[in-house]
Amino acid sequence: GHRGAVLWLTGLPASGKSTVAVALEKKLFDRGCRTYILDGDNIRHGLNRDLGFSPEDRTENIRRIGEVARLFCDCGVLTMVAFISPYQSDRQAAREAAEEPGTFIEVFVDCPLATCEQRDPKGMYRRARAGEIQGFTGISAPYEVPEKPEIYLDTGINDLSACVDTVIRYLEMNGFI
Ligand code: GGZ
Repeated sequence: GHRGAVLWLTGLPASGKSTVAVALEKKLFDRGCRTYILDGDNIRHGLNRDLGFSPEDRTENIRRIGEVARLFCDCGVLTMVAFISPYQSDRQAAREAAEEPGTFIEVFVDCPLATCEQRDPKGMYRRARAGEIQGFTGISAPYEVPEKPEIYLDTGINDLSACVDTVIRYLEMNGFI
């Protein structure tokens, strides 16, 4: 069996949040864990489709996601959250919303901006540099680096399986799985 948790992945666009979440989910599924991924596809296109990327909308985006993640966590699901979540205060609020102490696990998915920009899987950085997207995180909008994340991953240096193993080890060591 396993306990519920919120694995809160935060990082720049194209830092690898979703990639880590999907690979992690596969590994947890293979071990019989119940998991769920909250990401742009199922949240920004549904519950939060009224929100854009202004600072206020990002804060509201993260607030709602924090509440949803807490519900999943309360059902005993290992819940992975993959959003930029650029503001420290918003992540702190999500941590407090999670309520049960220790169940909120902040995972800083770090990667140099230059590497994220090279990856640019959807051409978003290129469009931001060209001035076609205003207020793009890392280019023309801030990303506040986590000060004390529970888990630190560097996807610029480490490959995917090493990053996933780091998270798995944390979950094992802390009795989640
Ligand atoms: C950042 C933006 C922006 C702006 C659209 N800034 O590669 P993507 O395209 O699919 O991933 C990015 C996604 C980020 O949404 P989040 O909900 O994670 O952001 S936040 O936590 O800050 O609310 C990107 C796309 O949305 N996108 N405009 N201006 N990312």
